[in-house]
Amino acid sequence: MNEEKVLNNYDSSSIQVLEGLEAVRKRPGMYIGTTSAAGLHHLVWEIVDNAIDEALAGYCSHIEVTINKDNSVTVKDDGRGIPTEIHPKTGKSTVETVYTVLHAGGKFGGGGYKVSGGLHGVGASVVNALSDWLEVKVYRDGKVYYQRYSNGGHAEDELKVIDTCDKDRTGTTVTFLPDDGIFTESIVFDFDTLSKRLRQLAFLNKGLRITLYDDRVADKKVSYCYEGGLTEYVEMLNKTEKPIHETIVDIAGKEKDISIEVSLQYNESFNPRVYSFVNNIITPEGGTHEEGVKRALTQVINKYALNNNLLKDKDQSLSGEDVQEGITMIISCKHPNPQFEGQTKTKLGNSEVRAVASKIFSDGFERFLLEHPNEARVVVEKAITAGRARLAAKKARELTRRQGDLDVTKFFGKLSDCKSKDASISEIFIVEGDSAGGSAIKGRDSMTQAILPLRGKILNVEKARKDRALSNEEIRSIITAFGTGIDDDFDINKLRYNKIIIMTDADVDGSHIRVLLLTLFYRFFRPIVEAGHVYAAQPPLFVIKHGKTIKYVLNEAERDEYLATLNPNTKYDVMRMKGLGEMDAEELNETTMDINKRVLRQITLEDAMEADEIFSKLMGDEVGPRREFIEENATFATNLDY
Ligand code: 0R9
Repeated sequence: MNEEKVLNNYDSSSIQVLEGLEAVRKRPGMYIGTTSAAGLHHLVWEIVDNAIDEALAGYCSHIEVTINKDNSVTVKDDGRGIPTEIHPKTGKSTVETVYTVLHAGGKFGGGGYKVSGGLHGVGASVVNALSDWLEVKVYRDGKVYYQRYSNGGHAEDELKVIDTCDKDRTGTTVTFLPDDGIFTESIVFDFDTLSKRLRQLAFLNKGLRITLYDDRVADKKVSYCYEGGLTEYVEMLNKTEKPIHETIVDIAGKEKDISIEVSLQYNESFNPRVYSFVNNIITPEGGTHEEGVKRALTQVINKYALNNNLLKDKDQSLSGEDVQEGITMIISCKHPNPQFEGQTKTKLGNSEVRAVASKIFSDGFERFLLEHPNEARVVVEKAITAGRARLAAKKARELTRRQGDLDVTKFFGKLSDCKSKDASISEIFIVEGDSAGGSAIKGRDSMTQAILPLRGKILNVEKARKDRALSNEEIRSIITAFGTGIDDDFDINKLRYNKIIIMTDADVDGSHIRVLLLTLFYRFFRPIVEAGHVYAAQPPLFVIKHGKTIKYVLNEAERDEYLATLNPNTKYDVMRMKGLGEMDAEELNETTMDINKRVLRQITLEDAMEADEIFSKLMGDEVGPRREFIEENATFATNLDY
């Protein structure tokens, strides 16, 4: 088949019939990842992605999403409308083919139609298969076409013309109700989840308007359209920071069908925030697009600094870390055939992208620095200061290492280590306060469980440069206990514990300490978080006693669920649990530490971006956003449990 033809002109024969929809219903997880809330929302993304593709092709300017009263969802675009003619291979209309044949849509036939697409990117037929019913309307050639599917995606009738419309009116409208027999949690859509991702899609697709309505609530709607695209995204992210220059760097280019867009602005903070995307999907593990841009950033700043005598000689070269201090940067790559790799398949692997991204960014950034000498000066000066701090941090780190070796007695006075030296069965509890620490030491299994009590709050690494962080005693204890080292010395194979468990109270202070620790882990030990070693202990909130039975429950919902299972005549007592520090060793073991009874929540980087936003909102310099966040999140403690 002629590839060009497929790229430029939809060719019905590129649709391949691979499997039946029955396979999707049998093993939904294989197609949408999970049947929990994330999978439910994934259905919307699949349909929205198709509309975004039409926008990327240049035909659609407004996408509307509506959560209907019956919890069905409608997605509407004003593109060309899905083609309606009979498809030569299936003998059905193209619309029906798209909705009933798995992997239809061109992408899996080796064609190049689809550019956007979720991680699973399997399209409209999967949504149909997992819906109670689905209706599609196509406005094309002055006609309104309609078809409805039900009972696992079967067409009730063929595609029919049900009305006429204005010749200029074109587009596709899809409405579906998820099948409640498939989705395990609930089929209720969450407005905020949809709204957040739609806003992100609007940022990533300059000029595209995306509107979300919630018909379950009167007049509830949000509408996003960013003429500035990524520049406005950076501006929004930097609202919680103090930018050090006004003009936001904005670079875009296209080569070999690969398009690269980058926006960036530096702020006063010390931490980099770099978010990269491929075909509108976030790539938390980075990849070749990110590597190319970062490499060019380092080269261009070094070259500029040398040429302008800001750096005296090459020996003082600025590192990647130096030039990224305080940067907020969004990288968006659009690629017709992306290959993903890495642990969570979110790392771009295409090697040709590195050079393309590097070249496009280099050219654009060099020009920016030449045309904006004031901006160039503050940016380079910040990187030079960061370089000096890096050398100071190195000295502090060497000190930590020496102390780790020499001052063992002092350090191990704090850490009650476990007897086992086998990391695969060992765990460390980082405990809030000395008194909870004391109970934990008595209540633990000393063979496998180590306890590190924290006195007071640890330093906020979001606000401090590394050299200061490394002179903080609590942080030093943590680094020494983990055994991995940090920065260039970091080696995950030296991690002394398989599980790192944060044990704090379920109150505001507890969640503050948890966020401080997560910030530290996020900044200093990211691979440990990525590898799934970090957990939060979940002490129960209530204890229910009836007869001789004692039942601990985590929250109100579990309490109510349990009480509903009791015989109505049963007499019971419900008590709110005390804080960790007030529990005795036995209680603490029973409720929070015993591996057979406790509940742990694994901390992941799945939503690194949101976590990072929370970190800087709560930890950054600006008081406004922090107050706003706390006010918006009355259930503060639970909101930080991602
Ligand atoms: C509401 C959600 N929108 C969609 O699902 C949607 C799919 C789609 C589309 C085309 C246009 N708009 C769309 N909206 C389209 C049209 C044409 C060529 N390619 C794509 C054309 O008019 O020539 N399609 C997505 C897949 C297909 N169409 C196809 F496989 F049927 F071609």
